[in-house]
Amino acid sequence: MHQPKGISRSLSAIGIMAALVGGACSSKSEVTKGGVGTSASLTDLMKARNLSEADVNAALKTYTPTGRMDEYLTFASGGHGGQVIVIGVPSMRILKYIAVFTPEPWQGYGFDDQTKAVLAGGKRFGKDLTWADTHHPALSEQGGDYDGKFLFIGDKANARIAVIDLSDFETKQIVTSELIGGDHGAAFVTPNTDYIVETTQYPVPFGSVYADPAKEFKDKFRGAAIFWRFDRTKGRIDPEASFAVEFPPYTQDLADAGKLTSDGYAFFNSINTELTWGGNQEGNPPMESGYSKNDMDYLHVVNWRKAEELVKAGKAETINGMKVIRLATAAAEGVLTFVPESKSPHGVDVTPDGEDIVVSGKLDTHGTVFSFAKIKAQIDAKKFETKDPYGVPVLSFKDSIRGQVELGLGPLHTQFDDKGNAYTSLFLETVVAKWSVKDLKVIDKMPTHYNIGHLVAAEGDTIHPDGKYLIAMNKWALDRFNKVGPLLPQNFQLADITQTKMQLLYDMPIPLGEPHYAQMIKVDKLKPIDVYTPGEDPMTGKRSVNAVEPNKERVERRPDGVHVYMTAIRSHFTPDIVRVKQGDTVHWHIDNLEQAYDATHGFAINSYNINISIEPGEHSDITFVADKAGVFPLYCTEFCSALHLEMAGYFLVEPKI
Ligand code: K7E
Ligand code: CUA
Repeated sequence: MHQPKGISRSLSAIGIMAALVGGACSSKSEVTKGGVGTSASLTDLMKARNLSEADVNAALKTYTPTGRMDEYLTFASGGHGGQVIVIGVPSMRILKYIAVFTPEPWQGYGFDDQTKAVLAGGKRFGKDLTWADTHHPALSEQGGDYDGKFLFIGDKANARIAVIDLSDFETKQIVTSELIGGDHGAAFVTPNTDYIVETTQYPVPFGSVYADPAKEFKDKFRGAAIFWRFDRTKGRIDPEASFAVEFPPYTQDLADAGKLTSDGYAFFNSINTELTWGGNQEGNPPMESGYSKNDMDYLHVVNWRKAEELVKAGKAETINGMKVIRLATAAAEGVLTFVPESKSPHGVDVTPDGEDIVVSGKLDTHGTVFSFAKIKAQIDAKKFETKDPYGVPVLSFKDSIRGQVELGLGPLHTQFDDKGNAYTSLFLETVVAKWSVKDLKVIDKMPTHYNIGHLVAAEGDTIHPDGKYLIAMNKWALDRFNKVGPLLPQNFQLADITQTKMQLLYDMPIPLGEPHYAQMIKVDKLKPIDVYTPGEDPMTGKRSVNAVEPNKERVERRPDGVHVYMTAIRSHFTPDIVRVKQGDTVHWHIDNLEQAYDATHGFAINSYNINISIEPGEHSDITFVADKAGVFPLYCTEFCSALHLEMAGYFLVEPKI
């Protein structure tokens, strides 16, 4: 693996070029022909492409020659696409879209029985959902560090959480709770991935039952934090062992889990202590001004270990299939405490040492640094300033903070490096502000293009951030790319953060959906498989009972329908003619017999909307009713071999008489 070490050195572009060209180019190279004239020809190149020394310096830090690999992988939300984008860093090459919440044809996701079942896990009130508003991916952690095993991501619109197994980069599970009507503080993991946290944004009455907010907002509408229990050995969320903590309808926003000293706690912002619910044609102010009336909102501090104990002690109530610690219990038992925070904040981020909690003001120019030790001391001493209307104890703001840092306009989210620095995105000022966590002083600002939302630093949410690289995830692209009509891509901007001053390296358009957040992991932590073991069902990780062995291909008629046992290997399907009768239920079992890396076959049947991807060793099942009589070509959809076009056959449906 190539590890670019050079980025910490500040060499002039020409210096680097001379070093590289002098040391690396063979006599075949055009540029070395001139000998000492080398830099002249590179200078010509720079002139021709109108590149400055700074441009070339940036290029050399990202350019990744053919065959070289990246040092980090970034897992970014695919926004409305409901997918996850895997991006190499520093090259910023897109390596994969992982299908998560929405059907995805290339991966055959949502077409075979296995992945249909995964998607069905995310149905709400029996309804199929074919889009998602993916926001926050979270890598699994052990001891507060990414372990490279799993990835989770939340769907804000539909309150869903997905589990992706990083052994094959495939989505294995989607869960949803009809308790809540959407989420935003999701997904965030506790330091050993015991729980995946999902918090509501817009409150609804539990179960989305009808109530009129004009009369019942305060009494019936509720927020909640769901703590989804993760079973690491099974690689799945266990809904039975999960629980929720009821919140007032304060419109909770982002969340983060405590770590090290603050392990066992989780922190949630809220933006609506005003209890605004809309009604701008019913005599109320527009939502956004209603939301911003009070000077303070509440940082929710949840003692989730305590909550876990209460659930075990039977102090939770089951609502919509979820064990819920009711608000009164949470307040009385010390599970939920409030700390005033500047109004309408957005990001809440726990520092790598777990000692401080950084809350960004959005409408405030400050980042507020809360001290966990100070918060905990007040909770332990039951030193409360007041109670909110729901009986939740409220601490003193002044006694809970370590200080505030004057950041600039519109602070949103914060990441950390290995040198004690924090990086906060400033949406309105459209910069990244680098500041010292210890001194609460801004060190540098880097303009972004434009209107940065989240930002992600290498291993930036762990107890051991790497520094090195940061990606600004910008909402607006404006003049950065060629025009493509009124809908523009988002702009990911890569920066080198090894020096005191941040250096912008590269712009990458993201034309899929609006990604919100991403996490960046060192590649040596990831150990994905190359092929499945023969007959493996990727959802169980085991050999399927329907796995098809070579020479045992067959078509069997049984009481439940026709079972087709088919194999695929370069360059044929066996059997290549399949005959059924109109009205038959067809159970198609298909195995890719290949064990060669990258020897994927596709399988498609015309007109029946059947299209799957079968990776080497993979077993797949498809169930459908052959209701349309006729002749339907079937063929392989991956250009797998020189005789790929010949990898075909017919599905024959004999008409009913
Ligand atoms: Cu877009 Cu994290 Cu959903 Cu901020 S959130 S930008
Ligand atoms: Cu198999 Cu193309």
